[in-house]
Amino acid sequence: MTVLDHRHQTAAVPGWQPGATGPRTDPAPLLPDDSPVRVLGTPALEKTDPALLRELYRRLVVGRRYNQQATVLTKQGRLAVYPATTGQEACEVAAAMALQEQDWLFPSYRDTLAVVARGVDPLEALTLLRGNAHTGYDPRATRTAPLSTPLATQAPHAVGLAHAARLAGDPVVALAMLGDGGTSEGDFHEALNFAAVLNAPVVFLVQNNGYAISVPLTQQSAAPSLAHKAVGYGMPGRLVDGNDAPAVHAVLTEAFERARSGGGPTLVEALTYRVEAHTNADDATRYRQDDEVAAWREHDPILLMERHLRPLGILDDTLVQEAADEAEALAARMRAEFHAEPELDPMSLFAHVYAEPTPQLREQAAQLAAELAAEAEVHH
Ligand SMILES: Cc1ncc(C[n+]2csc(CCOP(=O)(O)OP(=O)(O)O)c2C)c(N)n1
Repeated sequence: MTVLDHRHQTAAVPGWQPGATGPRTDPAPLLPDDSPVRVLGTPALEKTDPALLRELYRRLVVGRRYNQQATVLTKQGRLAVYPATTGQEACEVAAAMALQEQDWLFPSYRDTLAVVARGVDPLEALTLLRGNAHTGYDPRATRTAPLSTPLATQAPHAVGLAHAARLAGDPVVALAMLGDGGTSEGDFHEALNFAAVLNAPVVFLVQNNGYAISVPLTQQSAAPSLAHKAVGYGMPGRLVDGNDAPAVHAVLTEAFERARSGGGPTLVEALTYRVEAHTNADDATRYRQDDEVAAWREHDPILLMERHLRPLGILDDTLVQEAADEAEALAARMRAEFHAEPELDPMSLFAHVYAEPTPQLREQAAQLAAELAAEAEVHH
């Protein structure tokens, strides 16, 4: 069967006539754009609100510094792990900024910057990655779900929330953020299928950063683009330059508007690149070449903004300095907070798990206590 052949459809389909072979929905408008939307360097940029462009720039610069400082904190043992979005800041910042206050964000583990752009305190957003027992922030306060470590599990959650909001008559849109590797998960399929069938006000943003740890996109998917996957579910697919912050903002704003007005879900693929390793626990030189990284550094989201906003007079030395100062102040706050943190008690790992600890947990607790005591003896 092709997408054009719906002979098996029943009369439940509006407008369907027995024997009709036409498509239920014309697939043409569902197909991704031929070329990724470009706003930077085109007349469209001049039509974008300068205040929005400046805010995007400021957040990109502060976000870049946040990524650098968090990575350094992993090397100092202050954070257990940090999946940096260096090079991907445009997606992170623009996506969160395109949401409205009443909307919900469902992030993956890499999307700390988007969580911060939603209004979560930048230090609190890192609580989970410190190895602390708590998630950190209150999801309800900023309508931001916890960072999801299992791939794509946040996508069906986003659909469920969006569908429930629609049933309740609330003008709420949900945004699920995923990586290219996440599109191979069953949860991704189920989420997109449900979203389209229920016409849920949800948008899926796939940051295609080229790799799922060491697996390149060519070994991840044979689809012409990840945005093409939308067609099979019956929703529009959009392909956007993910390093072009105003373009990401424009495409998502359009998708959110469609969802909010009852037009259903959209799948957006943003082409970007993970400039750093997968996390501090990964050595990216083992599976990719330096010249590939160098080429993407030339297409850096902050560089793009500087190149295009300077000639328009939207970006000047004052804003550059203000953004740099704000970034340094945040980095200093992160260092002060994370270095001052008192040592956590490893034994607290076993607290609040069960009202009555299981024999296995009691055994493990005793083992850990013995190891800690032995270690304390060595250091004495
Ligand atoms: C369900 C599940 N399977 C496997 C993993 C292990 N894992 C962690 S990150 C990752 C790669 C994900 O790549 P991608 O979705 O492209 O996101 P990126 O890390 O590039 O942002 C994998 C396989 C996981 N976290 N969850």
